[in-house]
Amino acid sequence: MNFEEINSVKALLSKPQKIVIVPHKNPDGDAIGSTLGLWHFLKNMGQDASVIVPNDYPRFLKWMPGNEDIINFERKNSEAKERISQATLIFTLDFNHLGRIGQMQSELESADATFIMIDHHQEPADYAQITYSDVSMSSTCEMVYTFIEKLGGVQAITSEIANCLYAGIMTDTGSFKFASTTSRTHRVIADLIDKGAENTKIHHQIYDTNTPARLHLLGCALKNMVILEKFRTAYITLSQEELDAHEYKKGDTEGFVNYGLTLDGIIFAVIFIENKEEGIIKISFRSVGDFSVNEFARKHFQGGGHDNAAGGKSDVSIAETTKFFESLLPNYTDKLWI
Ligand SMILES: [Mn+2]
Repeated sequence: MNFEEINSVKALLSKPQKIVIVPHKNPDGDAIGSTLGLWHFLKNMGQDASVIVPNDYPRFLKWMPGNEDIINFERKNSEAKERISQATLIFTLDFNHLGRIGQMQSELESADATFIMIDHHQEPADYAQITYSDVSMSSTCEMVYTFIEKLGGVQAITSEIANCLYAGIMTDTGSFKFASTTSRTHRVIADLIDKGAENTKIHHQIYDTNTPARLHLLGCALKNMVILEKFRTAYITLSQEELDAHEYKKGDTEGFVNYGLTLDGIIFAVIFIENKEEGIIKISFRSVGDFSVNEFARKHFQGGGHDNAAGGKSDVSIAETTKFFESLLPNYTDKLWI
């Protein structure tokens, strides 16, 4: 964000606005943390603001302060539509293409508001009047901190804001271990703790509130893991039947894909999850090092994301999808071969 853009944001926020803040569909910790963190900040400034999510999100994110005020577009459709149509300012957080918000896409496209994008994914679209895009950032939450800092508002970061932003940075960095974690990330985290982020409590609420059914589902996923040592690749499949048998709830498979990378020598991990309702296989890709899963997902699986973490989908069965996936690997021997 340059000086001019900061000044235009300051000018916008110096007047009363009707603000809507939107994260991507199937919001994760960074999406919920960043939208709620920004929401508290704007509300404390006296702005009329609301967070509208395209659909539901996992139980382990629902402790965040402000959660009760989030409007779910699927559940409170008319209220959400009204707020979007009346909005003068719309923030889109943790995504950069309006195709990432599902049913809400057409509402936002027809909205008569100024758009501000804050996001750290690659290849941003150009729908926003102000685009704050930085792919070097660990998380959108780190960007919201920086955004607030640029507005001269760091002193206005309350413990509510600190808790929300901490949660998003923690989840998007895999608890501060991914390559995107910088010394700057740790400085931001340190300041958030100083401002009241309850780090131990946040870790517990996100990572240590499993149900027995979820642990059994993890067991099933790990049993299904296929290890292709030759390609330094490991993948997991979960069918709809297996999900149903373990009382699957949204968010239950969060983090499963990363187990492949805990194997010595494995640098590419994938999970294929069947979704009968949507008629697709949802795919998550993770890598360590130079192998870009963003490129891989974009090229072969209608997706994208970051160099080391991306998503995609497939419209054929799990068996056909994994067969196709395995057939691609020999094309990447320069990156994957031992
Ligand atoms: Mn993110």
